[in-house]
Amino acid sequence: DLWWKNAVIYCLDVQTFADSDGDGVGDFNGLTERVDYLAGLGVTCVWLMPFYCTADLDDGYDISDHYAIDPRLGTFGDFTEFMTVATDRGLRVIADLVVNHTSDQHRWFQQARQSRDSEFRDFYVWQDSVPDSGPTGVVFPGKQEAVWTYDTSAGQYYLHRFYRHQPDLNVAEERVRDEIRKMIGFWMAQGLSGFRVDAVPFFLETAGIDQAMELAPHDYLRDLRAFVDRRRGDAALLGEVNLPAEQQREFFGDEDGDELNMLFDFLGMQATYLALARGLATPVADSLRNRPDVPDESAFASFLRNHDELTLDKLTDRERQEVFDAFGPDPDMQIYGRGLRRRLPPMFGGHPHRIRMSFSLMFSMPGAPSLFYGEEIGMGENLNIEGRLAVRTPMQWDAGPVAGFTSAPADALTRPVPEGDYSPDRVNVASQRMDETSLLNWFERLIRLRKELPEVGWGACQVLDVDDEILALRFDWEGRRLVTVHNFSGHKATARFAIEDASRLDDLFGTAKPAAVRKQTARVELPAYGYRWLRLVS
Ligand code: TEU
Repeated sequence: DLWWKNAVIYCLDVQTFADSDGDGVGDFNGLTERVDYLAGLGVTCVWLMPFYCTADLDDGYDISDHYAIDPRLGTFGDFTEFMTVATDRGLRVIADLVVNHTSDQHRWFQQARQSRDSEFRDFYVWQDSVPDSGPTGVVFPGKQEAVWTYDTSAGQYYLHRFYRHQPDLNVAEERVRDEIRKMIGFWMAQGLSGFRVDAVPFFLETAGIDQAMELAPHDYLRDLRAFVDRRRGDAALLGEVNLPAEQQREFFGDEDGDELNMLFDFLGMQATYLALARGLATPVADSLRNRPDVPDESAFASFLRNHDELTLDKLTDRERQEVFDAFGPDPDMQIYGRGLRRRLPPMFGGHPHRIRMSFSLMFSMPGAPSLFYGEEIGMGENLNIEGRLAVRTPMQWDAGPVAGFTSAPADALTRPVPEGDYSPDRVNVASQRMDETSLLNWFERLIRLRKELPEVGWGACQVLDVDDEILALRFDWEGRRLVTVHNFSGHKATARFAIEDASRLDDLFGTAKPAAVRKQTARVELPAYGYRWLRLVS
């Protein structure tokens, strides 16, 4: 019942997935019509990006009403229809929980800024002058000037770790914590299986807040998790925690894992790009060895891309430059001095083996894989779109000029589809359905395989000793024994590694003959960017 240990997560934004009413904006009815596509692909959990009422200056991450659905996306009834169909098809649904801040249009902030006597004043973080202690460093360099902004009608500065239109909530205020609990309870009552918790370290941070917090921030996270478990025993919290390895562990909680059920593996993701840029597996092997121990019932979520920039903030400057040089040399592809606003296939020049190897690798990382919509067909970005939004273009369903996303004309789209090699006529679901060798059909098989191999989520994972170009992982769980092998280099390579308890290795994801084990050594031949999933046979 610990479904998140082996979930296949699929992140999408209702706004860009499918438009049913021809206004150029995706909606819940459009999504509902595509639930069978998702179920057929085999994903097990849909992560919905924010669909709440919003001022829409940060693509929905600036919520103005947590209890209402953005009217462009549909009604509450439409949402419930979607939940009903998704549940019927066996899909779990989680949604973004954005509680570090609200939109400045939220009625709490609007009232708070009117007067110091407002009952909502303490919902936010105010100071008469910018304090010396307190958070420093903006999240969006170049787009955000400060973390404190003076509000003339409030007559004070308010804290905002993100854009100035996203005032931070005051986590030290008990009424704020109560409101957050209520929101969680409300959305779980609508059928959600949990949340992707936005910006967790920022949300828990108390620097800059004068008000004393009666409980430690991690006790608060523990309290939230206990609340979630009380309301719905099978719900999970998947946190966005992009921190160094030594700080990650704390967010899982105590030995039994009583805080976040899952953490995104930001470090493994960054190491993967460095490894791919170098053609050497060592950064990934090192990152796996440095991973904190995960409590039995918790898990990492692996990913290669998400809706934000591909952040490389945890690499050294030289390492980051290596990745920039390899995958995003044009300054227009880079953002905030730390990341790339690209999708994976164009970064790899569309190289089909490299693309498949990367996703095979991601699916073989200990933990649960998380996909970003369109990855299953190899969508590219549109750099003509501003900032991070370049990767958030409409889902490409068919070869038409609007990608089958809408019945509206192309100029009604809020975000234009990519042109050139990644335009809908080159990359779309309809044509890949017809082609047995397509990426889409390959993904279906990869997902089926991954679901049949729970040892990847549950098992003990060992990094085997092989040449630097190759990553070989062994998983052991309840008598099941699996080895995955990935070649990071653009030439043939042979993986030789010790196997003492098998006579051969059977290929589970391909047509290769079984690999022989002789003198307790396995020998696996790999083409350039080759990958193998191998079952140990005695
Ligand atoms: O992102 C928060 C966040 O911490 C990242 O932007 C981080 O700064 C980046 O990965 C570099 O480490 C979340 C959402 O994912 C993003 O879309 C929102 O804009 C942001 O919160 C504000 O809600």
